[in-house]
Amino acid sequence: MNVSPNIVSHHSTCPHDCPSCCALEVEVVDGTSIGRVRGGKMDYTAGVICAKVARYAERIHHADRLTKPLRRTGPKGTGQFAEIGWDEALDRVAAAFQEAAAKHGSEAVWPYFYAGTMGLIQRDGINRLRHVMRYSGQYDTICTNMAWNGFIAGTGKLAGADPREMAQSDLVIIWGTNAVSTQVNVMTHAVRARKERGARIAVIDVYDNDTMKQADIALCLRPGTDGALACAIMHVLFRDGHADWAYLERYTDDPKGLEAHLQDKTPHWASAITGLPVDTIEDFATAIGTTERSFFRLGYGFTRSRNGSVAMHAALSIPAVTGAWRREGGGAFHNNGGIYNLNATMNQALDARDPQIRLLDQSRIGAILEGEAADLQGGPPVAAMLVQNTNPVSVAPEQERVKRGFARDDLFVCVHEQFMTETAHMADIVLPATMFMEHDDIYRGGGHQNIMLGPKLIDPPAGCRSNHEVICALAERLGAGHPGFSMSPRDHIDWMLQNSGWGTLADLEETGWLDCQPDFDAAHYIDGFGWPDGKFRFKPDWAAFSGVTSTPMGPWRQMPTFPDHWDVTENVDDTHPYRLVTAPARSFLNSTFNETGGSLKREGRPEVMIHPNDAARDGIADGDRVELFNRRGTVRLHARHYDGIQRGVVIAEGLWPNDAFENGKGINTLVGAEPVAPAGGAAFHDSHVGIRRLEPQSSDRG
Ligand SMILES: Nc1nc2c(c(=O)[nH]1)N[C@H]1C(S)=C(S)[C@@H](COP(=O)(O)OP(=O)(O)OC[C@H]3O[C@@H](n4cnc5c(=O)[nH]c(N)nc54)[C@H](O)[C@@H]3O)O[C@H]1N2
Ligand SMILES: Nc1nc2c(c(=O)[nH]1)N[C@H]1C(S)=C(S)[C@@H](COP(=O)(O)OP(=O)(O)OC[C@H]3O[C@@H](n4cnc5c(=O)[nH]c(N)nc54)[C@H](O)[C@@H]3O)O[C@H]1N2
Ligand code: SF4
Ligand SMILES: [Mo]
Repeated sequence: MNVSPNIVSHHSTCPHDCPSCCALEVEVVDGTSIGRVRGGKMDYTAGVICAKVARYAERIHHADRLTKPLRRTGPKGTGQFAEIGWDEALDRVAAAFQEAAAKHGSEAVWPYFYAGTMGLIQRDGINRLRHVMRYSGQYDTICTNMAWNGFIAGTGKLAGADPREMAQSDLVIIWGTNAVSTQVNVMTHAVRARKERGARIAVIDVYDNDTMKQADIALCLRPGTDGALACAIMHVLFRDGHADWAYLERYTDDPKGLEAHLQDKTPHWASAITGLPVDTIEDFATAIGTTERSFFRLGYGFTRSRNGSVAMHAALSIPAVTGAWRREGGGAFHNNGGIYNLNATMNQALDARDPQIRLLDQSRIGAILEGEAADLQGGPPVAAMLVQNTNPVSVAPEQERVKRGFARDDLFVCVHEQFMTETAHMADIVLPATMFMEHDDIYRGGGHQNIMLGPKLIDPPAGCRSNHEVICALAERLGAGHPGFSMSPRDHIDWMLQNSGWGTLADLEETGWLDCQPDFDAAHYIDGFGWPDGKFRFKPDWAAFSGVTSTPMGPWRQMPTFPDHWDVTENVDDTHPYRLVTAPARSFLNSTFNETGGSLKREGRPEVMIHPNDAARDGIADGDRVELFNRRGTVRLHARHYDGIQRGVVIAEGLWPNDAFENGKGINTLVGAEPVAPAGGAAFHDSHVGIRRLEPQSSDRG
């Protein structure tokens, strides 16, 4: 290997919105550039990272990176901008916020952000400005709501068996997550179990994706029917004597009620709903019932339907029936958000937060910007925004409404970004942002159990500033007073660690990560589940999850008492005979990496996968130019025949740039923004669509 002596490898952490939160080893070539990126030694990462981050030099040193503040000079969305200085840019943003607040009250300003970086300081510091300035709150619903609430509904806590224990399992059930693409390290540990113990890997998904291709047991069901599958599995477990009654009586709320409820939820019943053969369901249930160490690795994908929380809770109920929680390598895991208890008071100025201030639903951004009264909850219109770490004009549902909202002439928007995204394109002021190796931050693993450090390794391109710098500079101009504005990111990290009982920054710098795994009895709920009576709830108190905002969050009053198939999905009809799933692309991460050459090359072009028999019926040849439509809009892309899906289901992978589609209409044009019960969220994989063939275009790539 030809390694020049001035290349030094440094520890870092991947900042992207991915449960793996990988430890990285980054080659730093000189003060401003990087070489290769490899997986770090932290045991969950185990040296393995995804290809898109391994080629990070391609993104961080990309020619299209924003490096100068810009001011809009033409009509909104025409892309006419002129370079301006940082001081002028920040002055203009502060003035616009003051003007909006003077005219309509402080709630007319809506800072909007998400997890483009998962660093707690750079990501969440925007809330410090929000709370001190009494700007509108953001209710985070775009990603985790249905999954987390469904999990907590059962266990009472967002935590589970140590994710490394997958390697100790005899049956790893990967449910509704395309782990090979979206969190590669799940496969590291699952495959270890197969190699070392002869474990089987089961995958439950709606198409034969890269993860299912590695499965020993594959269940390819209809979208939104996981609750039915889970019920039939539990029916068989009770029927065949695989229910652990000693466990059930000690650890669960109403096992007899559940057994009675499942009486008619037979594999035949579930077969008609899921489209899975009866034998497949029977065999899988038997495998679960006869394997003490069965590990349920529950993902997000199967919760992105209108019945998503019910589906998560139903799947989670299975190990409570078998008592698999009692075994090492058994039980369930979704996310470790509940183990860290990091004190965010200083970073987010939680001490300044007024609970009376309205919370606006992140996923309803289209309706909110269009001024829908129910969404504004009696408050003023949104007149000014700062957007960091997210690209709503691409990623949010009801894209046509989002675009109309951002096009409003009476809305001021500042977007702080690394690239000229679809959202930045609609802005009045664009600010250039640093990338993770150019600033300090702290992270916590969703899919593992570590607090991680990501120190500044190189200088940013001249002109780029971090989120923290922008927030503090705006605070100064707006007269926002809080001690957090005069602290550096390193001060914040140190404060957070010390005030959470996790040591100091100096301690974390020594190792690069801190293992926070609770002991076996706590992680497996041997001491009792997270509810006051210590019992797992087969009968969740769904009402307790509703009411976060004053707007209703889906038909939560009709949620089933016990695990069930809750038929509230956007079902097919004569005009819309297909159910569309907008699954992730392996080489993109949400809308990130859809600007890098390596990722674009691997993904090809926007396509929709359709079963060959459906395609034949509708006269659609492989590669044809087609149009997907529903009442929300129309999207044009190319068809690909694929027999690894059930009939009546179509899959479109990836958040492609909107302008990779004809007319600039991205896939979220088709996705609805109705809140999902019980507490809101976006049903990205739950849209009905029709499909029609279009004449080929001369510009068609083959
Ligand atoms: N159709 C469909 N839509 C979906 C989904 C789906 O499955 N299907 N998934 C949904 C989910 S789960 C999520 S979480 C959302 C995510 O949607 P987004 O939050 O928009 O996703 P990202 O692409 O992770 O990040 C957005 C932006 O953050 C910027 N960024 C990264 N780091 C920094 C930084 O340090 N500072 C600043 N200022 N900017 C930074 C990146 O350049 C990027 O443009 O998308 C949702 N949309
Ligand atoms: N490469 C890559 N990695 C990513 C992302 C990305 O866009 N690309 N996004 C990141 C983000 S923000 C998140 S939140 C995570 C999410 O990661 P995951 O937990 O994997 O969730 P999803 O990406 O929504 O979807 C995963 C799978 O769910 C399947 N699915 C859809 N509907 C159903 C259903 O009804 N039942 C079942 N059983 N399966 C269904 C889809 O076909 C897909 O294969 O991944 C992160 N990692
Ligand atoms: S797998 Fe996820 S956390 Fe790991 S390097 Fe890739 S994007 Fe980052
Ligand atoms: Mo997400």
